[in-house]
Amino acid sequence: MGHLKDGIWHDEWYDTSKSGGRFERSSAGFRNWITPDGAAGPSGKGGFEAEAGRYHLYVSYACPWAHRTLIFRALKGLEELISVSVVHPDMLSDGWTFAQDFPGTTGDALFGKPFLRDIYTEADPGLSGRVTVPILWDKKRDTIVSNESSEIIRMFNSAFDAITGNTHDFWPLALRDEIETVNARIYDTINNGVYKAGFATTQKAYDAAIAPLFDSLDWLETHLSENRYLMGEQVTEADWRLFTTLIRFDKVYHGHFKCNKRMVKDYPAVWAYTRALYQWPGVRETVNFDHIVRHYYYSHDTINPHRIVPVTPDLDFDAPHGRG
Ligand SMILES: N[C@@H](CCC(=O)N[C@@H](CS)C(=O)NCC(=O)O)C(=O)O
Repeated sequence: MGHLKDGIWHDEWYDTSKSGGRFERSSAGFRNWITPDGAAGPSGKGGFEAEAGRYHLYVSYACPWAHRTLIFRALKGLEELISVSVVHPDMLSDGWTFAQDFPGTTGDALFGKPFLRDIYTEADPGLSGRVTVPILWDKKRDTIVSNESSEIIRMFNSAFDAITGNTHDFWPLALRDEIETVNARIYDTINNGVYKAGFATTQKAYDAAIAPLFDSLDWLETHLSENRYLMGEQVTEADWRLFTTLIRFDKVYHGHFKCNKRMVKDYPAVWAYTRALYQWPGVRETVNFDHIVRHYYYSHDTINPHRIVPVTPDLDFDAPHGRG
C-alpha cells in the first residue's frame, strides 16, 4: 500500500497524524469524460467519444467504488463494448497487483504489467498520487480517461446509448437535485462512513464516524419501509451507490471496520432492499465475496496485523425480498 511521487512508488500507509486520527480520502486526478460525440464533459478535456471496443476498465471486485462501475457496465449492456481487467484482492506493499494466483483475477489484459501503478505511469511517467481502482483507460489515446467512479457511472449511464440502444436512465433529469442530496448524505456517512470508522486511529475520530453511520442506517430503514427505492418507485444511481456498501456490510464492515452496532440483516427493510438489488438481472455476477472478504482482512495490516481471514455470516442474498 502506498502512492506515487514523481512517478516513483513509496510504500506508506495513510497518514492520519495531521488530521486528528481521521481518514481523509484524496480526490481522483483524471477527470475526463466519454461523451457521445467526444465533446468535453463537465470537467477535463474532450476527445473521448463513445466507441465500441475503445475503452478498458481496471477494477477490483473487492472495491465498492470499482463495483459501481461494474454494475453500470452490466445494467447498461456495455460488457461487449468495454473490456475489463481484475486485480488481485491483496493490496500490500506494491499496492494493487496483477498477480493471478486467486480465482477471478485476469492479469493486465492490455500491457501485461505486474502492478496497477504501471497503468498510472503509462499515462503519465512523472505522476504523483494514489494508485486507486477503478481506472477507465482509452486504448486509442493511450491514457486514463477517469479514475473517479461517480463520474464513470454517469458516462456509462448515457454516453453509449446510441450504440447499445439501452436507454435506461439511472440519473433522470427531474430527480437530479434530489439524487445529489441523498448521494451526499450516503457518501459521507455510509459509503465513506464505514472507511472513516475503520481507518480511524483515535477514539474521537471513530466516534465521530460511527454515530452518523448508524443514524443514516436508521433513517434508511424508515425511508425504505415507505419507499421501494431511495427516489420512490424508480431505481436510480443513488440506489446502486448505496448497494455496494450494503452488500459488503455484514461480511466485512461490521467486523473489520468495527461497525458493529447492528448488521444490515437486522434492518428488515434495508436487508430486503439489498436482496432486491442483488437479484436485479446482471448484478449478482458483479458481486464476488471471495475477493471482498480476502481483500479487506488480508490487506489492512494496521487493522488486522495477523491477516487472519475470518469466517463470515452465511447470508441468503437470493431469499425472496417481497418488494415487488
Ligand atoms: N475516488 C475514487 C476512490 C477509489 C478508491 O479509493 N479505491 C480504493 C479501493 S476501494 C483504492 O484503490 N485505494 C488504494 C489507495 O488508496 O492507495 C473513486 O470513487 O473512484
